[in-house]
Amino acid sequence: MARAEIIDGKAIAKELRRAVREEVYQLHDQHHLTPGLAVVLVGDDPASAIYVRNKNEQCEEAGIASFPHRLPADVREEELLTLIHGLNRDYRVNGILVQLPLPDHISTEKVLETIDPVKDVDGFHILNAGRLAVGAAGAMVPCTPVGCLIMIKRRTPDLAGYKALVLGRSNIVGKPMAQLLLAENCTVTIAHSKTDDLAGECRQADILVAAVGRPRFVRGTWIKPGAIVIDVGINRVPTEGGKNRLVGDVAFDEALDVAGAISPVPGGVGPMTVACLLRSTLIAFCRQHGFDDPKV
Ligand code: NAP
Ligand code: LUD
Repeated sequence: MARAEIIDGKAIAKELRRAVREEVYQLHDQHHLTPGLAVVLVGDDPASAIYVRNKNEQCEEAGIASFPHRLPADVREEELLTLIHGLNRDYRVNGILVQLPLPDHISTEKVLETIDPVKDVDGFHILNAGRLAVGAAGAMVPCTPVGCLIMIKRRTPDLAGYKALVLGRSNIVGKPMAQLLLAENCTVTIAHSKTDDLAGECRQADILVAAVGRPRFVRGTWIKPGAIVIDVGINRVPTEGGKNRLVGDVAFDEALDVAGAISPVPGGVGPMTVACLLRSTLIAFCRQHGFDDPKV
């Protein structure tokens, strides 16, 4: 088998950010309005701090105003909810994102349900999850699965009839990913920690999306020759030199010899997630002002 094509998430994300920026500038010329995104970070998890900084910086580069909010790890739930209520009312803020995970004493469910669904650029509010599940118009869709789908469709624009396997069933990645693939007319299987014969299930898949959070979990022998493999996993593993290295949920070197196409980690789904956040902010902005959905 020839070596797999590498799906360059970093490059596709760059194109997407440029397209968002053009649309933002056009809308600004026409209406003299600027989209805004509020990103809330609770606590000082170093990885979350990096992701949030990237989100704010890339917003500004795309002409979107960023409103960063940082709260201490021991903040009362009440105070976070009050902040969200304020952002819901703030007309400059079109998108609200509360970076996860939150400290244990705060109810993630309560926080996500407090965000106004039209400003829910993460698509984690139950109303948006429901809209996605029933195929209703106006759903805000989670950024990571949207990014994965864009990458898959770059390789294969028409997915009808393809067998897709989503490994992982979280509300933020696995379930919405499965919904999107189903909407593209794939035959979708969702696998998880209780799945029997995981390797056998994976081997059937023309499209394999891995979102388990376990380093190099999916082996080369699990992959159907020629399959499209999307690696969502972000795992930090120690190197011999005593530093940390980022690896995905797929044994990339093994997969390269079997898959038809594969997204790398880093440089795959991660940058796409952030680019899709800018896109979602633009969509939310357009909907709030009664403009047509953007063409990006
Ligand atoms: P999560 O909430 O921890 O869910 C993990 C899923 O994997 C669960 O459904 C779990 O099954 C399943 N799983 C765990 N161990 C398994 C095993 N041994 N066999 C089969 N299934 C197993 O994780 P998540 O939030 O979806 O994230 C998954 C990974 O993606 C993480 O590495 C995360 O850092 C990464 N991520 C990346 C991005 C990005 O933008 N690149 C965005 C979000 C997440 P059960 O349900 O049965 O427990
Ligand atoms: N919470 C996310 N928590 C974690 N990787 C991200 C992420 C970019 N509310 C909310 O942004 O969508 C979210 N909404 N998530 N994640 C994970 C998840 C959230 C993860 C990685 C990256 C966003 C990213 O840019 C780079 C890459 O894969 O190339 C590497 C960056 C590095 O750590 O070196």
